[in-house]
Amino acid sequence: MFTRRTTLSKFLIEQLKTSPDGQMLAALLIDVAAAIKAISAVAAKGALEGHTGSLDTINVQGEVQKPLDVMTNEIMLHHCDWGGLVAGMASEEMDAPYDIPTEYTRGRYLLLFDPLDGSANIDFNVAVGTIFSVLAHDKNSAPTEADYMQPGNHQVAAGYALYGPATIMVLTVGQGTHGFTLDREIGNFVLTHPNLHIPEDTDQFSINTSNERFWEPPMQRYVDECKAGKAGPRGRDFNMRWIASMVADVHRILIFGGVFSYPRDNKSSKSGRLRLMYEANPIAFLVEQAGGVASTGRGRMLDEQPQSLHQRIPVVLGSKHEVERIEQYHREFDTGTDKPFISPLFNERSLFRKEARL
Ligand code: FBP
Repeated sequence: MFTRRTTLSKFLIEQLKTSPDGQMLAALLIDVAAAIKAISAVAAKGALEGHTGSLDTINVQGEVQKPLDVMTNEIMLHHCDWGGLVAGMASEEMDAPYDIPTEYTRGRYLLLFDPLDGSANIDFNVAVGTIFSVLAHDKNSAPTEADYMQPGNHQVAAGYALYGPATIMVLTVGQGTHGFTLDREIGNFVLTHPNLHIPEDTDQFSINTSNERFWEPPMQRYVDECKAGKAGPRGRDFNMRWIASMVADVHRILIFGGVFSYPRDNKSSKSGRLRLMYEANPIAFLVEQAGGVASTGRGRMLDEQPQSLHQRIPVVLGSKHEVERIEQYHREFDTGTDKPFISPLFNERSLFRKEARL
C-alpha cells in the first residue's frame, strides 16, 4: 500500500515535467512543504512551548502579534530563502518585502504568504493555517515592491496548509486543486484528495453575521434570504458555519461546497478584512481550479490589479451558483434595480422592526 502512494514530490515532478522551469517551481513548493511540516510540529506543541497569549508587538495590519505569528513567519523565510529559487518574499507579518540575503543566489519566484491564518484561534486550540502565493519574477535585478503588484491571474502556484486533527496541504499549479495529508511517521505529504471539485449548488454559507449591520444591502439581502429558509424567497433551508480561520472555512467548501464571504463593510475599512495578495488571491486560484467562483462581489478576484502589498479586499467565493447570485444582488443594488428582502419577522405588523439599512 505504501509503495503505491503518491507523495507531494512525485506528484509535482509529474505535473510540472513539461512546463518550462517546472522543476524549479516543484523544488520551491517542496521547500514550502518543508516549512509547513515545521510549522505543523511547532503549532502542535501549544501551551507546552508557551505558544499561547499575545506579544506586545503590532504588525503592519495594526493587529497584536501572537508568538506563533512571528515564529511561523521566520520558519517560512528561512526554509525558502537559501535555495536559489526565490527572488523575494512578502508576508502579512512584515511591513516591507524580504530581500534574499546576499550570500544566497536570487531565484525566479516571488513568494507571498500569511504564515498563520486565523492565529486568534491558537489560544482555543482551533484549526489554523498557512496560505501562500507564487508569482514569477523574470528580471535579473532584485525585486522592488512594484514587481509584486501582479494580479492574481499571474500566479504560477498557490496553496494552503490546514493544521487540524491532520495537517493537510492543498495546492494548485494551474492544473486542478489537489490535497495532500501529512503522514507524520514517514514525514511525507501523500496525495489524498486529488482533483477537488466544489459543487455548483449548496445550502451552506459561511460569514461572520455579527457584522451584518455594517454590510452593504446586497450582502444583507443574500444572508437574510438564506436565514428565512423554506419560508423565504429561496424556498429551502440553509446551514451556517463560521470557524474564523479562513483556511478551515474554505477547506470545508472545497470538500462539501458552500459559499464563504468576508464582504465590504463600514466597520473599520470599506474593503473588508482579508488581504488581496496573500489571502484572497491564492484562495481564489484554488477555488477556480476546483470549479468554483471567486469574486469581490463586483468582479473576478483574480483580475483585480493590486494597489499595495497589504491591500484589503471584499471576498465572496465558493459554489458557482451562489457566488453568481451574490454578484447579481450587487449589480442590482448598484443599478437601483434591487428588491431588498424584508423577513416576515421584521415586517410592518411584527413585534420587531429591522434597523434602517446602510
Ligand atoms: P489573520 O490572518 O490575522 O489571522 O486574520 C484573518 C482571519 O482570521 C480569517 O482567517 C478569518 O476569516 C477572519 O480573519 C476572521 O475574522 P473575524 O474575527 O472578524 O470573524
